[in-house]
Amino acid sequence: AAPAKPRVVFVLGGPGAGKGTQCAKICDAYPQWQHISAGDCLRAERQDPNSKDGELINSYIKDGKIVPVQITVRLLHKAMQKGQKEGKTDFLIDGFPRNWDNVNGWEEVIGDSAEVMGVLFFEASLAEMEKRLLGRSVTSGRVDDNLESIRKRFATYEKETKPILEKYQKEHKVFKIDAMQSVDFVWAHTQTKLREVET
Ligand code: UP5
Ligand code: MG
Repeated sequence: AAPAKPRVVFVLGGPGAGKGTQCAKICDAYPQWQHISAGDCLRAERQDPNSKDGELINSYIKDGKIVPVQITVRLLHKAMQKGQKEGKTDFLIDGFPRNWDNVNGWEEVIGDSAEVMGVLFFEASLAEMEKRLLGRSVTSGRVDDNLESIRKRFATYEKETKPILEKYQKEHKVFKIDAMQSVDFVWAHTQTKLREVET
């Protein structure tokens, strides 16, 4: 029999909502899941001296703009293929798709070869997210963890990513989690919602 299609859950939410934190907890608790952060993939590619896209990626990230999808989806595809070789079946694609370009690029490159089960949506206020990101900026070393970049990331989120959330909402694919609470509290809800996505 043909191997089962990889199963995908998209993980969305504003900058600093806690996507990465909760994805890490899911993977610790449930080993069939692999966490693939689109932002982490782009940051790794930026570090690769052989990549021709490094400079472009860096300037987009600093400006809080969304990198052209050909670059991002290639990295996601590569990470999924690597995971499948290691026996992973379920993928948390964190921070993607963020705009229509991303949605279309995923459709073209991955399309029917994976089953998108739903979207986990971590919801928090801009004030809370700003507080978290400024807190993290002390140690993160991220070029976009400064007030100017944070404000640009928020603007991109409001303008480009919210319409994508609405699209999935219309398809009844969004599983919303109140991300304003403590990490442990959010984790309890994340587990419940993940079970709902899976059924
Ligand atoms: N924290 C977490 N949960 C907490 C809680 N419940 N209570 C209190 N504190 C909490 O958390 C952020 C901080 O908050 C941490 O210090 C954490 O301890 C604390 P984290 O889990 O890292 O939040 P996350 O939502 O993952 O925040 P992140 O900054 O990663 O979100 P972004 O969406 O901004 O970043 P991402 O890496 O996805 O993208 C960065 C950039 O890459 C984008 O702006 C864009 O330029 C580019 N990009 C693309 O172009 N295309 C893509 O497809 C993806 C990214
Ligand atoms: Mg993250």
